Amino acid sequence: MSHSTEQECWQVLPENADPISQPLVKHQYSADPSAHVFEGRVYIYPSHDIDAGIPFNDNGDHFAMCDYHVFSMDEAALNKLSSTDVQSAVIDHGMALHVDDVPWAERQMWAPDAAHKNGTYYFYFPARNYEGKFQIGVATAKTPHGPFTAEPLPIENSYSIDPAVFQDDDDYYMYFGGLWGGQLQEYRNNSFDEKHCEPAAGETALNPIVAKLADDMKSFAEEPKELVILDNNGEPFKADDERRFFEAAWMHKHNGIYYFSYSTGNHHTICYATSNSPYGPFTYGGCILEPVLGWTTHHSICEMNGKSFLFYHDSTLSEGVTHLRSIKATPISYDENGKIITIKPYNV
Ligand code: FUB
Repeated sequence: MSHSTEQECWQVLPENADPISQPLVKHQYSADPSAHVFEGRVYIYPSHDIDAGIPFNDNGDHFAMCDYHVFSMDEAALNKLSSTDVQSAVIDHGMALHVDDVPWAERQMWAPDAAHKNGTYYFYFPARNYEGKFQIGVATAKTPHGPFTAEPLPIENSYSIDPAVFQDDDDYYMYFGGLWGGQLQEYRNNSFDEKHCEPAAGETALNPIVAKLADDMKSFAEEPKELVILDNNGEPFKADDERRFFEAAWMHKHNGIYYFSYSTGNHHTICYATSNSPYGPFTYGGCILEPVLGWTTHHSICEMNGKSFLFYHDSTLSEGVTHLRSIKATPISYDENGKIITIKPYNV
C-alpha cells in the first residue's frame, strides 16, 4: 500500500475536472468502502481516516486509523450519488469498534468488511499486532451497524490486510492480502519470513489469498491458498505487469460468473478477473475504475434490486491528501458479454 512517491500520481486533478460522485460523508474522512445490502438498506463498512501527524513512508504508517464507523443509506439515496447533498441521505451509526477494544491489535485499523449469518453480523478487520504484523480479526453484533464485540484473538492462520468476505449460497469465503505495508510479499505458502520480498520485474507476481470460513465464521475451514489470476494468454501475471494484484480484494457474482476485483496499487486502477469458481483460476477482464485523486484506490461492488454500484474512494475532499479520503459510489454496468464498462471518476 502507500508509498513515499505517492505525490507523483494524481497530485493535481486536470483543470475543470468534475468528480462524477460526491462524498457520501463529509463530517469525517473515510475510505475502503465495503458495501452490502442488509435488512433492505445498503450498509457501508469503511476505514475511518485520520491525520495522526505521521510522515509518509513506504510502510503506510501514515494510515494510522484507530476505529471504525458504519454508515447506511436506503435505495432512494442511490439515485442521488452525484448530488451535493447526498450526505443528508446517509446515516452515521457511530463508532462500531475501537482498537482499544481489540486485545490483540495495536494499531492501523485498515480496510474492513462484514457478513451476515443466522442473525449475527460478523465484522472483519485487519490491524497490526504488538509484533508489528498484520492479522485479521473478527467482531460480532446482532445488528448490521454494531457496535461490535471483538474476539480476543485474531483469526488463526490469517495474515496481511484487506479481508473481503463473499457469501455464495451457504458458503462464505475470505479473500485477503496486500503488498508493501500490507506485508503479503513476506509470505510464501502461509509462512512469514522477512527475507521474502516482492518478486522482481519479470518474475511471476504474487496472488491474493482465499480461505473458506468455518461454520463459526470466526476461523478458516481450510489452509489459505493462492487465488490464481491469469492473463488473456493463460499465463500468470508478471510482477511488472500493470494488471497484477496489489490489494483491495473484492468478490461478487453476476449472472452466474464470479468477478474478483482488486487494486493494482502503484498503477492506481481497479481491475477485475472472472472465473466459474470462487477459487479460480481467474482470467483478467479489464479495468473497472481509472485512477482517482490520491495514491490508493479501493472499492466494493454491491447490487440492490437489480442495479449494480461501485463504492470507492478518492481524496478530493482533502484536496489530494492521500491518507484523508472520502467514500463515494456510482452505478456500474456490463456489456452484452459480461465485461464491466470502465468508469472515469472525473468528467474533464
Ligand atoms: O486504508 C488503508 C489501506 O489503504 C487499505 O487497507 C488499502 O487497501 C488502501 O486503500
